[in-house]
Amino acid sequence: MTGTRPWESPEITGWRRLRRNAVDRREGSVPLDGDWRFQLLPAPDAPLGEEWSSLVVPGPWTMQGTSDLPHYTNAQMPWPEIPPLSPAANPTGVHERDFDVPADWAGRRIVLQVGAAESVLIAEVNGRRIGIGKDSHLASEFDVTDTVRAGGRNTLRLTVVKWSDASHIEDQDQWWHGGITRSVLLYATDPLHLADVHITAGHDGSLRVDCQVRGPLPRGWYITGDLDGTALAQDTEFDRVNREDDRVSEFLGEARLSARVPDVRPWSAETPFLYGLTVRLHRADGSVADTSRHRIGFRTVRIRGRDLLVNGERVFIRGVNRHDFDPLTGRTVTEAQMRADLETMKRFGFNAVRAAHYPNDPALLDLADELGLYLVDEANIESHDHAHEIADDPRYLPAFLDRVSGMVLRDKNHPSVIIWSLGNESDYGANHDAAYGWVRRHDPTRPIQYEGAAKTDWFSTTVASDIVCPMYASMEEIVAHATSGKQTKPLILCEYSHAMGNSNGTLSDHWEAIESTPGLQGGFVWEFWDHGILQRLSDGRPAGPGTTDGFTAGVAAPGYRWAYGGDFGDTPNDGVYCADGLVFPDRTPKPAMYEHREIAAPLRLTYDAGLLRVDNRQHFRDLSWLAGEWELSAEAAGTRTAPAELPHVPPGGHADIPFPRELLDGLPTDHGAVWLTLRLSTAVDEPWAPAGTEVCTPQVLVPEGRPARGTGATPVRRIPTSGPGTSAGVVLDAEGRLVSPLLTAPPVLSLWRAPTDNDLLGGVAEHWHRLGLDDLVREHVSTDRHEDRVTVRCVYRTAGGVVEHQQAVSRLPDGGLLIEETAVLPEGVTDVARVGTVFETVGGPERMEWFGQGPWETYPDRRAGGPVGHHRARITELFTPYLRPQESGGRSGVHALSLLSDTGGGLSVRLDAPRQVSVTHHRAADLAAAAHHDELVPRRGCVVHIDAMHRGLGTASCGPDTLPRYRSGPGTYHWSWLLRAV
Ligand code: IPT
Repeated sequence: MTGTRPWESPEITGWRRLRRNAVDRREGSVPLDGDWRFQLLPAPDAPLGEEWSSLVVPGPWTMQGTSDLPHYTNAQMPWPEIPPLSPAANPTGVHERDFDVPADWAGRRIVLQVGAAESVLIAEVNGRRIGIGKDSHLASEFDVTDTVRAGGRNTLRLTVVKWSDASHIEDQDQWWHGGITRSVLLYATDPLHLADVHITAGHDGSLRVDCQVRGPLPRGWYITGDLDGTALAQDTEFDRVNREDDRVSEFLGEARLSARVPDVRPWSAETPFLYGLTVRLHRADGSVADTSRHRIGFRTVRIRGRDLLVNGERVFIRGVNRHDFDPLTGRTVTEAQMRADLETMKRFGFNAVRAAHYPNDPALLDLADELGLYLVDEANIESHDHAHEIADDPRYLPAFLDRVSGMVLRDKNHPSVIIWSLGNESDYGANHDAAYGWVRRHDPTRPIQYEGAAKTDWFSTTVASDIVCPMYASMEEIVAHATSGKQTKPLILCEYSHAMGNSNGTLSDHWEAIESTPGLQGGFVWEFWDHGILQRLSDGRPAGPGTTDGFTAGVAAPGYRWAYGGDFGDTPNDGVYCADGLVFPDRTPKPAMYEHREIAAPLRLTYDAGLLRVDNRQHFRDLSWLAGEWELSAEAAGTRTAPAELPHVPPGGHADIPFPRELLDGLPTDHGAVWLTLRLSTAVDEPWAPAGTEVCTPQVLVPEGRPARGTGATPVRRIPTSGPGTSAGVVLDAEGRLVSPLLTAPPVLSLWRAPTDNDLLGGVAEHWHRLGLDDLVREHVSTDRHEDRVTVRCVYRTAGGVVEHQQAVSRLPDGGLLIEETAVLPEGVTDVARVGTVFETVGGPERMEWFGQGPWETYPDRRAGGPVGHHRARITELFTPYLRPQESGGRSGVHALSLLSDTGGGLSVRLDAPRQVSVTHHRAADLAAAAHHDELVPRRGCVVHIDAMHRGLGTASCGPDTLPRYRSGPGTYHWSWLLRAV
């Protein structure tokens, strides 16, 4: 090793590092986490200084007040050096601590385990170099038996070099950090110990356990196993070799145990049944030399034709991509945090996680086994910026093999892992083929996927991917593939529905296509986390571990902000592209989570010809874990509830159930349409949620008591017009704008919204800007007063032609105002953000009550998760604080709303048809001008938008834009609304 620079040698994947295996050594180990001595050097070969500071291990130094700060890039590398080179300025952290080795470990084999370090780890004990490790997301283990003093004091030094040849294959879309990010520990074993245990357990109850001891077993030593106390059989067939007096176990140190478990309860994401398996290595006298404990699940994964089967069933993959992330600690996450992540996913209907883009902490796999989530386990390989050259570069071949095999060797016994992934965004080359070959032989029980291999030819049967797993393919493309008659493999999107800012439009359209098209099986939303790092405004530093006053409910507290690329002076950077998750940096769910929850509902409710039908959409479970309550809502008649009895419905089955007529009793005969919701919650404690947790709220529309399906739009209704002789009293200013004591800014036409990330990156925001929609100038044309109404005409000149707008205002006998509007968009004004009215109220209203979709934010192409009903919220809660301020706070299908002050009084608006509405304290222009929330100054009054048309959200920041049916442009729009003081 002397003379080499391991940080610029891709051929070196480790030195004296032990082989990865599936024997869990956490129990009985000595933890070495805590405060360590620390020095940050400017380069790996810079001399050590005199001064030590202290640092918490595990935890990257980039989050702990050092001069080296987080840096965000997506595909591009943060520096120009080409593979395998790294920059001369290369922050290097020297971590040091003393530790004691228990005296009774004398004579045992002692191993140091470093959970993860990025990107090159150099370990020394008592001044002697003991090993080198690479792969920032797998543990490195070193045998230190001959280096440590048992019963005495020892010194451990871990030097971590930040940039290396390995950085070029760790070019994932996330913050760059440096340091030790997972726990460090020490454990001891018998010199002769279990080197590995490989478990294969099928849903038919078959169990095979292959055990390895490093080296031959001494005569008389043997291996036993039990499953929850029942002994496993020694596989004598396996143990017989030619020479009668030799057994395989003695010869190779290998043994095979097996069993057939009667009436086994198979493991699945819906039914995560686990069994306890213990393997023991015995000395000749029967005493136990080593033990390996496992929580195992019996399940089978297989591909049949173009279907991926779990336990023989074609399951839908409702997945999400997850990175290791925390706004205070960067990449270091505790088991409790991982549990909270997975519980949140389960509560919102996800059944699968792609470990994007590297193996997670072993604790996450245990949790996925326990809570029930299918995992795509992904190797830590992404060479994005130099993908093409690295994929075939033989210097990187050892790293590909080491990373892929290390993951498989470590994780092979987890039932949750149903698919291996060779990595992400690394083109396709010989290095992938080699890694695929290694996995295929080592674990024939699971499919292997790699997006890059399947990318160019979805029909190929020879490339290194058993699944076609595209990213961001359009619905048309995937449906066309599945209906081509030539599909050869399952199609599961490895990334889709990019959750950047106000996004995830058309998610329900995607799922309608997936569920109705054989050959399509689901996908993984990109992604779970918004990677906003909590930043102190006073000094621009990461707030860091232990900050307790930094945020509430998704919002950074005063004095802080959520930082994204560039906010730490990091250049080059990819800005806010790291904020593309379904949860805020503090794990508060964004509204899109409720959309997903409803799409993934275990039960579907439909109404037809007076009959209600429930479909059990689960693959393995009946409905007995759910408790239901009926809720009936009508605009004029409030909300009524009644307990719901759920029928017994087997997985995949359906049943008709009686309409809860009692909820209609006493309703006025002209009650109009009613919405019937089945609120479902957990009836019993689930591993991921206590009893009583809401699971979904399927809803049907019952129009005027006549049969109907779905929650589609209701017919446009006429707002009662004014009686004769009411025109007097409508006050307009010289420009024909409505003057009212309730309003500080009169109602005018709006065709624009503060661009969402999708609008900006997809290009439509630029289109609006070119048309001039972001800066409309109103030109008053005429005002006509007729008996009962005043009609104002005006025009707006845009680069696409003249937009005409007419408002007719009438005063009703009760003092209310009816505003009837018409807008005509010329041919050149295409694909607008909205067509509607905007006005501002006087200060005062603090809360809104509305009848329409809610309570969460909904948009025309993302409104499956907002049941129609009577909702209420504080105005400040209506606004969703997407990291970069943008259009937010909308509510779809609103029939009527009241803006009320806490002391009483306010105004109400009734609409001619269910409309898209938003009420916030922010003008669109204010939102568009701000880069972070701390720059926004809320207005005192409410900014109210009522839209006859509002463009869908789509996902164009990465992937398809919204569908044509959620866009609109030239033509005539009519809408009207009734404004009253209350
Ligand atoms: C794709 C990446 O795999 C993922 O890590 C993330 O960057 C995502 O896009 C966008 O946020 S790669 C992209 C070039 C399609």
